[in-house]
Amino acid sequence: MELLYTRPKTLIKPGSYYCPGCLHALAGKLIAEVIQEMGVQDDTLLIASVGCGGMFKRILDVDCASATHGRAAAAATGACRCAPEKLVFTYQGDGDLAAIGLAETLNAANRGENFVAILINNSTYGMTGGQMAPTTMIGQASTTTPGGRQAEREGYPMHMCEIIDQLTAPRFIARYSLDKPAEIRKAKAGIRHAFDIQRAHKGYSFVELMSNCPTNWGLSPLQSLEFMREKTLKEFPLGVFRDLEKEETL
Ligand SMILES: Cc1ncc(C[n+]2csc(CCOP(=O)(O)OP(=O)(O)O)c2C)c(N)n1
Ligand code: SF4
Ligand SMILES: [Mg+2]
Repeated sequence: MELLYTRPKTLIKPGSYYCPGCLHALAGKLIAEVIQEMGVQDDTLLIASVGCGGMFKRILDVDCASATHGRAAAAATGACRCAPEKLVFTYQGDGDLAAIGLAETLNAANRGENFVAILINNSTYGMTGGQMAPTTMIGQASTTTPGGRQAEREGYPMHMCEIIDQLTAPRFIARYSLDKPAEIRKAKAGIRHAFDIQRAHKGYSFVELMSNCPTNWGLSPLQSLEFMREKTLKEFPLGVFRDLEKEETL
């Protein structure tokens, strides 16, 4: 019988620590597949964050340094400078990267540090119970904005790809969604492209993956995918914002 698919060897058993239907699990599997396909398991250093994304370090079988909340970009800066032979990447939630870690994120991107930042945007603080994140949309309810986010009171949602696209140094900036197979395939190709840029020592890449949080959104996994299509993907347009690799080969 032809073997069509196996679990990547880069994932530790028993597997997911996430809630049922949480797309963190899918994001982690894509990254694990890319690392296996590149044959770099022993050369990879994950800079883990705090939040549900922090659980990724429990399932990905690579070397890992765990940063405190928001400090992943600073830790990754040290890691990629001290160990330039390593594939260094961060895996961060929107609270971790865009709130407490915003300064580190922007300054590392501005310096063009040689690591990949992967942002999992579920428009909430998942792990701590669904508080408002910088990415929470206007009108979206959270435990800290039970009547919905109001621009006059809490400001507007922050679009990290668009903000990082204002900087000169980053080489690759893209936003993908994990809600359906065609987009998932694009997301995997984008992660691979970013990792290839890092391995070639060409600098900073930013990959945002649109995700969900069925538990704190108060929705079933299927309803959460509908919510993404009706709400979050309209607020956060998908696409490649910058790819200097392509521009150089034109
Ligand atoms: C210095 C510090 N402040 C606050 C916290 C509490 N905390 C833990 S995770 C988190 C936010 C998680 O949200 P996000 O980064 O979006 O990840 P998600 O769980 O949604 O994947 C917060 C505020 C902490 N651990 N350390
Ligand atoms: S709380 Fe939300 S983000 Fe965290 S594992 Fe559960 S569904 Fe995923
Ligand atoms: Mg989040």
